[in-house]
Amino acid sequence: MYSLLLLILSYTATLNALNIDPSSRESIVEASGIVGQKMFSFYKGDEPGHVPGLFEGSGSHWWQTGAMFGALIDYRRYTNDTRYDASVTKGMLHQVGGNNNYLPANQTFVAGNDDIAFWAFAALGAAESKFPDPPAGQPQWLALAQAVFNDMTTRWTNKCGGGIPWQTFSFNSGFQYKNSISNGAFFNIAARLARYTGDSHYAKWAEKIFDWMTTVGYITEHYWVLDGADERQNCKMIDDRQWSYNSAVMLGGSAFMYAYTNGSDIWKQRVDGFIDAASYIFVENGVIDEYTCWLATVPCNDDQVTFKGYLARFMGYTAYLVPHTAPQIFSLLASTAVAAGKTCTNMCGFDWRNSTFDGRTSVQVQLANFEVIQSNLMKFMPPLGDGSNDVFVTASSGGTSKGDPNAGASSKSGIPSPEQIRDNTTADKVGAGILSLLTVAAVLVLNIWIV
Ligand SMILES: *[C@@H]1O[C@H](CO)[C@@H](O)[C@H](O)[C@H]1NC(C)=O
Ligand SMILES: *[C@@H]1O[C@H](CO)[C@@H](O)[C@H](O)[C@H]1NC(C)=O
Ligand SMILES: *[C@@H]1O[C@H](CO)[C@@H](O)[C@H](O)[C@H]1NC(C)=O
Ligand SMILES: CC(=O)N[C@H]1CO[C@H](CO)[C@@H](O)[C@@H]1O
Repeated sequence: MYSLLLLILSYTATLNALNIDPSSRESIVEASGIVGQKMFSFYKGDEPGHVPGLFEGSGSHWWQTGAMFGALIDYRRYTNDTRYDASVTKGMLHQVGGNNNYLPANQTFVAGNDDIAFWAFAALGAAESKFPDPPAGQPQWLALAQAVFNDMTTRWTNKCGGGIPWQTFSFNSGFQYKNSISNGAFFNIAARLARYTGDSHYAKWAEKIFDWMTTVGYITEHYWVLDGADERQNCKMIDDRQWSYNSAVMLGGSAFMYAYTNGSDIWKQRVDGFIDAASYIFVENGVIDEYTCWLATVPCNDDQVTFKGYLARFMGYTAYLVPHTAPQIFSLLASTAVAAGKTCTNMCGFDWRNSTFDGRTSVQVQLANFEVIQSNLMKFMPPLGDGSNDVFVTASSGGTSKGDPNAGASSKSGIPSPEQIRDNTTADKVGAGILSLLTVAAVLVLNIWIV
């Protein structure tokens, strides 16, 4: 009898949607806990014989684990729940690479600037939220983000008047594509380093990247963020599709610049511009939606289904750092979380426009759901101005992460050139492995060009 009851209970628990009450912190914490657990159940990096910091299986890419760790660091920031601390630290440190700059040799053929940036976002989140510092002698969160930043500055070229390429290495396809996610993420990292350290060097880079993206036409006068262009046509033929993560990183970076400048008019205007544009483009009936997914003839891939999660993440950050935006943002995040919750059965779905599960069960889809649900927790955090209680501390308000302004491969001598890395990596591997990696890279490029 008892076990029958249990059976019925678990049956209903798997079939019922998650009914989220966005006005209740308890309800959101509970839903975040459930969906976070579903997401994390895909991760094998803690188990013997598996690599820390990697997802496995088709559709999984290196950057997505960096994105997940960023989300788990936010989960701790919002709840103080420490259950993922050890896994996050282990995975984050395993993937730093030989130069402590998130360019591990295994990922030589896939690590674009955008991919690396998602690991830097996680490292920045750790520094800003006082996530436990790694033991002395290990790479530190702030220094890791500075390493990524420094390396990116060395990838800036004059083609198209500026900007960094999508790829880090010239032998990878996509090296001639200068895109908004790579440059926008670079901008976001620069803005956050400016606010955390107070060093105007980072702020000057943030301004420079922003100005270039505007001049080249990737950011339009209406604050739409277009995907990017090929430098061989001098960045004139812009792929004008819009993806929510491009708006997300621009919005988030602008919010940090607003905070860094103590609320300047120009950054207020930009924050407002990106929110209004994103609310127009990526929202349907009050629910965040990756509309570009419905324009294509093939379903969005496992990268693209995560994008709207980062829009929610950076909207949550913005509502905190730029308080006048809070009512508009929290209202949107609330209605979206309610809609997302309705798609959850055993797993949560991707299409939040309908209150039904659409059958997409990947870890990436769970990540998007986790981000949008937990971003609602920001509204319960103590307000900005609480010093060491701030959601985003700085070096002068309680941050403890140790930095290294000279971190990264770029400033060290004896660091192999990209070509040497390629040759070494090639020598280490059998041809078949390389071929499959190149195929992955080619497929990625195809996905970008032909959705
Ligand atoms: C987390 O713990 C810190 C330190 O005890 C406390 O100041 C903060 O208010 C807590 N945050 C949440 C969201 O419970
Ligand atoms: C690189 O790949 C090897 C072989 O699979 C693995 O043992 C190692 O942990 C990987 N390193 C990273 C940083 O992923
Ligand atoms: C912001 O205000 C603080 C405190 O008054 C000041 O120290 C800092 O220089 C200001 N920052 C900027 C970029 O103006
Ligand atoms: C499966 C399903 O019902 N999909 C619908 C979800 O909602 C959108 C618009 O709101 C429809 O276009 C889909 O057909």
